[in-house]
Amino acid sequence: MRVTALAGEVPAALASALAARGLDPVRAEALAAGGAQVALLLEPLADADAVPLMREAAAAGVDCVTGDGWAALVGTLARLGGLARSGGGGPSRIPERLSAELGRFLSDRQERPEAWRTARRTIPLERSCLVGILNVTPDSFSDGGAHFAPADALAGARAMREAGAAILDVGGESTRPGATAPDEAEELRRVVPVVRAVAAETGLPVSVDTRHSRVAAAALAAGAEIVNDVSGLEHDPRMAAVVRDAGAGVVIMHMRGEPATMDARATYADVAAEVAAELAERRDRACEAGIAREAIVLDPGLGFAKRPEHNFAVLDRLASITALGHPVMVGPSRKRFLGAATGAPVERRDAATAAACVAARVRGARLFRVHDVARAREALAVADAMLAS
Ligand code: HH2
Repeated sequence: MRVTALAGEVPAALASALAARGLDPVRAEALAAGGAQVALLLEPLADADAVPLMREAAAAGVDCVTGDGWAALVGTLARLGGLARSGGGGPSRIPERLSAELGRFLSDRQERPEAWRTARRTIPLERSCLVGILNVTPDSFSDGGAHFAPADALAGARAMREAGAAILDVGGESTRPGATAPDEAEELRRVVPVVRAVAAETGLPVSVDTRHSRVAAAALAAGAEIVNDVSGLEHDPRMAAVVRDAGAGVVIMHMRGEPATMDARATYADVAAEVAAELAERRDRACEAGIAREAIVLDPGLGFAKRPEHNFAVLDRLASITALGHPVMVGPSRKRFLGAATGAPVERRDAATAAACVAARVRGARLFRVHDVARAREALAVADAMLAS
């Protein structure tokens, strides 16, 4: 007899091993998916809920550890599903609201969003989706000034389309740490003509990178179909309604505070869990405002209110965010944390950017906001081929 390890973190490894040995492929996949181990944190947890939770978890075959105001559960998806179904009040059961929340989490986690709905189309996401950065700013940290003149912006857009960009992200405000914001009239003047020309000339979906609802509304009217808001719809109270009314796609990104002050807010006890929880709250507010679930992409906001070690931890634990059931975008391009790892200055960080994109792809990201589209695309083609296997 020979013992062979199956790649435990890849459910496809078990499914294909079983199918290769004659098990019905559908059954093999269901078995593999149900057998995947999942670890969950429940907090805050009321003291009164801890005892029934531990008892029911033990009965369901789920490991449970509790502490002051929290519980961690570790088990297969199938067993966690059984635990979620054990709610309903009786003396030995877990409280209804706990089982409902656990059930909602498990069903979101099952979502495998393969597409993104925007105001004008549905963008497929089975493969990596490259988002080319077009900063129409004089002061962006790596490409400031390069596309400031509208003709340069259009030439840059065409080149990125040739290189394989599937979306172009036009921004008129640098959000680098400590940047000062342009006034709204200036942002409108920078962004709107470029959005109009790029949307018309390239035919690609255009997103507008702005925190301001008036800029978003004007860009959407000029042909943009996605709003990329680095404040996660927090900065401008009218933003959610603008997105909803246009039926636009939206990127809800994680940040704390404002670009000018965010570095001081980079304090976390458990960065991946905190970023995921804060994103989930913003996602819930967006849905309550009437934005469709299929329109929402989540982004951990690499470099925003995060020190280098926070960015690496978030990348490694991206599963905390993909589990929320939305496509995930990352924007590592040329950022400081890559310089911290490689020692490379900002103008030589495109290889590190491609490596970070591949790491994020393996951890479940689908959209990659980059300056050097060709290089990231080549690296991601390898990751896509591996994941498609
Ligand atoms: N990063 C920047 C700007 N917008 N949007 C999303 N969704 N994700 C990001 O990580 C992200 C973003 C900052 O990078 P950049 O546009 O290159 O620089 P600047 O803000 O200086 O224009």
